[in-house]
Amino acid sequence: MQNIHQTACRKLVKHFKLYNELFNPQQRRLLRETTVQRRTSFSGKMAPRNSSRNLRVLLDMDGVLADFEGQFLKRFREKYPHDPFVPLDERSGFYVTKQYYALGQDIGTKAFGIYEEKGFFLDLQPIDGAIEAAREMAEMEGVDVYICTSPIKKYTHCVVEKYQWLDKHLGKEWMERMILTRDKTVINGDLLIDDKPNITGGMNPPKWQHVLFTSYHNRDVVLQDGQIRLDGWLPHSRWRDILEQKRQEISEQ
Ligand code: T3P
Ligand code: MG
Repeated sequence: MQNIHQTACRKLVKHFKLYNELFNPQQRRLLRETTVQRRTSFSGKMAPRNSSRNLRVLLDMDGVLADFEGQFLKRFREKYPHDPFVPLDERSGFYVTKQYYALGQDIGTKAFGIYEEKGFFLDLQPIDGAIEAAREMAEMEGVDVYICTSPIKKYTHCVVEKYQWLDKHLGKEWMERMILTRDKTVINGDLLIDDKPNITGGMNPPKWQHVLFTSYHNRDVVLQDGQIRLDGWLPHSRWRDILEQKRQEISEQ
């Protein structure tokens, strides 16, 4: 009986020592710094890594990576050259159709048809600098990048074309990062970079902080509590600073 106790005690002491080595504050800091070194030779000015877990960034697709608004206008004008339209610098409100319905019921219905057509989502042009920024972000040590996008309700072409778009512009390996959801609030992330000003759903508040990506339709929107703004990807974009600041925040938690 005594032997059993002695063996158990020895095991406990051994585990305690191991625990101490791994988890005393100084060792823990060293461990963190060595495990989150940069994967590539990125030349940005990110601070030394000191976070115990990766930063999770959710990247919206339409309006952030892919130019929904530009493509919509181009197609509408090609298809209905004699109808009134809304120039990009007169866009306001997230849903493009709402502004077109204000021009007439028939114009609204035509607008709806534009993005439900086959090929609409696949043919979207990348937003300037978006592909380069997404790649760079994904290469950053300590950062996990996901694509977080909502399909339209008439999903026939949209869902598959969103995958095809990602494959075409970023490559097959990005399929692993794809999150398709109609409710982004239930997705667990640290930052959601999204052009929709008001993102609501089942989780209130969501876990992520909303980085409002500037688009024609949201230029004049006043930021709500906790939101920050990102004015594009080029060339002096603040995106690296925003990530760095969030990383600091989570390392202090
Ligand atoms: P994303 O989550 O990638 O931003 O609403 C479904 C998708 O279509 C969603 O994609 C947003 C985009 N969308 C616009 O950006 N503007 C619109 O007016 C409409 C109807 C959809
Ligand atoms: Mg969007």
